Amino acid sequence: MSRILTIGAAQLGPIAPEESRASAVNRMIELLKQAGDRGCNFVVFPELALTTFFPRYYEEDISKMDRYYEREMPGPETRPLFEEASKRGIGFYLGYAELTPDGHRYNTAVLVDETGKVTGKYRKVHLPGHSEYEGQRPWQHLEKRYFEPGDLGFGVWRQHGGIIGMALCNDRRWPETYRVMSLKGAELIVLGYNTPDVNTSAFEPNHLRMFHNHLTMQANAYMNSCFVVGTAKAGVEDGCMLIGGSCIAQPSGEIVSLATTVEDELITSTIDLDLAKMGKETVFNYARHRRIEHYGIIASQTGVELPPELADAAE
Ligand code: CDV
Repeated sequence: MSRILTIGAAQLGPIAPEESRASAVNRMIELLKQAGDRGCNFVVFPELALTTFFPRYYEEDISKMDRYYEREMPGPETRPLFEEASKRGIGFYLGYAELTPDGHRYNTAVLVDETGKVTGKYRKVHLPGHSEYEGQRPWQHLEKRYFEPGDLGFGVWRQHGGIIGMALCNDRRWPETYRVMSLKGAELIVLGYNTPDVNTSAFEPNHLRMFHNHLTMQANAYMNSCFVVGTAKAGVEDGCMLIGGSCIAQPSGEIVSLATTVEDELITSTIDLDLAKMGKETVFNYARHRRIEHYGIIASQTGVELPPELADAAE
């Protein structure tokens, strides 16, 4: 199977709170048509791509938010997207809110092959924000209220001639996300995001939001010798500005395609997955160079444990 793929990041502009699933799906179908015209094999949609970013709204009774969750994937309203993609032979990644039959809620993404079959599922591990209303914030970020931490780990799947891994938004800021997947051979890591242009818990100069967005994906593309595709939901959504900057980064860490708007926009790049080999066989040949005897606390400790104070150390 060819290892040369044309991939697309299908950025979405804002989705209003009252916008229907059908409307969001139609917008994605329009982007899929463009992707087909440009010869794409695989397209990456954003995190929570079917609705507004609802964790910005506080609701005492979580079940009152059920309208934002999908009980099946595909379901009646999302099936047209799967049908359009399979008609065009395009695989995709789609982020959505999942409500399981036994009542669990996850921030989820699925991987779909070129026949429209769901081949993989990922549930967001690193949930940012808070679980209770916090009045000092300009917008709430209640992911910890509306979702449980993902229980599936960081999987990878053989698809489209390569090894593909999935992540969601805040996961992209954590090196562990990429390293676990690259230890399973990931050559292409795909993720969607909803990132407000301000830090709602502390002051941070505005421009740093975009800088960190790209820094994390580019640095980890390089350090794990893989392609990274990050797709935004962007623009002013119910008064909250979400950054765009959807991009495709190659294993050198360079961005090879970058969105220029904060609207529905498809960016594409034709990539050769073999480019991921060079780093994996040289500087980042893990079998040869990793020193796991020194990495133990990464997997056994969460918070920081400081060294003894100087005065104590001198005793
Ligand atoms: N949806 C997200 O995970 N957003 C976070 C924000 C809260 C910082 C992000 O990492 O972009």
